[in-house]
Formats: sequence, C-alpha cells, structure tokens
Amino acid sequence: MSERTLVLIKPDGVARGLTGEILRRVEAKGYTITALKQVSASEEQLAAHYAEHQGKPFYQPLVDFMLSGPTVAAVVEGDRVIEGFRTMAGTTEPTVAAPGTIRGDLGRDWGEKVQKNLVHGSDSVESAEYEISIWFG
Ligand code: DAT
Ligand code: MG
Repeated sequence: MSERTLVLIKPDGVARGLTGEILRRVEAKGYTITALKQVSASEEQLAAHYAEHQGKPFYQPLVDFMLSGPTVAAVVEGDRVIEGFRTMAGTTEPTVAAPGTIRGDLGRDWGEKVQKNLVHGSDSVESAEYEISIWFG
C-alpha cells in the first residue's frame, strides 16, 4: 500500500556531502521524492518534531545538533515506505547499525552528547503526517 514518510538528512549528512548518496539510495530503491528542500530548522520546529523526547537527557544535545547546520527535508512515497525507509536507515546508533544501511555504511559518531546518525525517518502513518506538516506546512 502506498504511503508517505518524512525523511530528514540531518546536519551531519549535509555537512559531509552525503545528501546525494542518501537520496540516490532512496531513488534506487524505487521510492518517489515528492517534495525536497534544504532548511535551517527553528527551535520551534524541533520542539514539535522531537516532542516525544522532551525531558530525556539527550533532548537538548539533540536539538543543539539539529540547530548546528542546514537539514535536507524530503517527502518520500512508496509501498510500505515508512517501515522500508527505516530498514534502509538502520538502527539508531550508527556504530552498531548493519552494513548495507545508511547509518551502518556511512555513520560513525555516537556519544552521550552527540548523536550524529545522518537521517530521520517517520515511524508511523500518524507521525509521518504530523512531521510532514512541521517541515512542509
Ligand atoms: P530514530 O532516529 O532511530 O527514530 P529515536 O526516534 O528513538 O530514534 O530518537 C531520535 C533521535 O534522538 C535519534 O536519532 C538520536 C537521538 N537519540 C535517541 N536515543 C538516544 C539515546 N539513548 N542517547 C542519545 N541520543 C539518542
Ligand atoms: Mg524516531
């Protein structure tokens, strides 16, 4: 069933010049990019996007990292793309993400205060619609 998801290439991915490589993987898989832009996220956007994590110890470092440079935001469509993109991204911590995944192949940095894991993908239909509204209005 076709659905859509929000994909973010986080500031580490943009800064390392991996935007093209990550979008190439999305397109090679057969998904369709239906909206795409580079944005400098605001604190308000990030508070909404990461509302579920507010109060956790990694919340402020995460927000500060997301404020550290531009992010590329994309709406991606395809059959079961929500789960499919998260599989392509790999597990949250890039140091242990599987080879073949974006985080496993390209990611490396993970610490108490720095979580550079290159990409975000929505985790449900509801969060996808919510997050697309945050990033694309
Ligand atoms: P994901 O990005 O895999 O969906 P998530 O939604 O649980 O992971 O968390 C959002 C981001 O927050 C994640 O990409 C990096 C950071 N994060 C999550 N869990 C963390 C932890 N235990 N320590 C530090 N940062 C964490
Ligand atoms: Mg998440």
